[in-house]
Amino acid sequence: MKIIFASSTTSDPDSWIRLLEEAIPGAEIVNWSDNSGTVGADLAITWSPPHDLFLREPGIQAVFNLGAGVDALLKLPGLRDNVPVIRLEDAGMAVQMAEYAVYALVRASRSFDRYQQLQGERRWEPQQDIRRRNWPVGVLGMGVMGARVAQMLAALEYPVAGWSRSGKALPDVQSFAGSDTLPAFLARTRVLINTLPLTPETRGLLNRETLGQLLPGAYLVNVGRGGHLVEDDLIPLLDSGVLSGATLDVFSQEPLPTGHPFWADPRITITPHVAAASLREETVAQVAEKIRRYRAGEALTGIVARERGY
Ligand code: NDP
Ligand code: OXD
Repeated sequence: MKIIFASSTTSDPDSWIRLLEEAIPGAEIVNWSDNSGTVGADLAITWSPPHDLFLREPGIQAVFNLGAGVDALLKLPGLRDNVPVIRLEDAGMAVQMAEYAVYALVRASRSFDRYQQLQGERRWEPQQDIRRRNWPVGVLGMGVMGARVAQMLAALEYPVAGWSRSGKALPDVQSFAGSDTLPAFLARTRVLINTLPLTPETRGLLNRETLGQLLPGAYLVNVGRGGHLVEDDLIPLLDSGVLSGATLDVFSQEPLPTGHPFWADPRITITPHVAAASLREETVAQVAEKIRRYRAGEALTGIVARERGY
């Protein structure tokens, strides 16, 4: 089987390929790029591959994605409906996601931004003590990422609820299932953390109308995808006081253009799509095992349901 490694953003593809070859017995992996022509690939290992990958390699039988989100991959032209797409599951990302959520939440709930500002002015001014009941957290998406986030925040004794398509039972986490329950979920939430995959159903879900249903003093954390947020709605929501702030890791255009108004807004905290990075060792081991199972015809996890988009 001819395996290719196709990524237009990985800075050191050769070292990935070396590690993957070591982990997949007998594999010879081609570094596939814009200049490769057509090599007759059977399997592709991808992360942000060149746009014409599936047009130039129509024989690809399965795609192994080096990330959790497959929104960009599924949009590529020529990807046939019957080609299985297998995504990364966790690979060291969930704990980082939970850590990021803790950071964003406690900065807001414990007034750490305010203390930083006060330090600059040499002012010793204790802010109001935290009452956790005033900081109910709602996690959108209760998959690998969202469940870990919810569990971590529940362990810190914040009131936590999770919203997903099918519902998820976790200790100390209230479960909301399906679109009918979204208004009730939003109405009990002050800090909204988005870990959804970007699909036709979830695109634009964070907007003036939905965010307007959150509790007073609401705060938004978006670690899903930029396309979930109607970005033009954010600054008006902050100006009107509906939102008190936002921490954003993902944007509809990445890198975020230098002239974008989010950069200069002190109510918005920006990170460059780093909330959770797949760890190389875990990723290589997981992809190698998935490929082994695929070739052996064994059961696999992480297969994307193409009709749902995640
Ligand atoms: P999973 O597939 O494990 O989880 C997705 C969750 O979203 C599931 O709980 C699913 O519900 C829920 N969901 C999907 N569609 C809907 C819908 N229409 N209505 C309600 N719930 C829905 O994905 P992961 O947790 O592994 O990853 C989630 C996303 O996080 C990725 O797609 C990616 O976009 C983003 N991500 C961002 C990173 C970053 O660094 N910023 C790093 C890694 C991931 P159900 O359980 O019922 O199926
Ligand atoms: C992912 C990501 O989807 O890093 O894995 O965003």
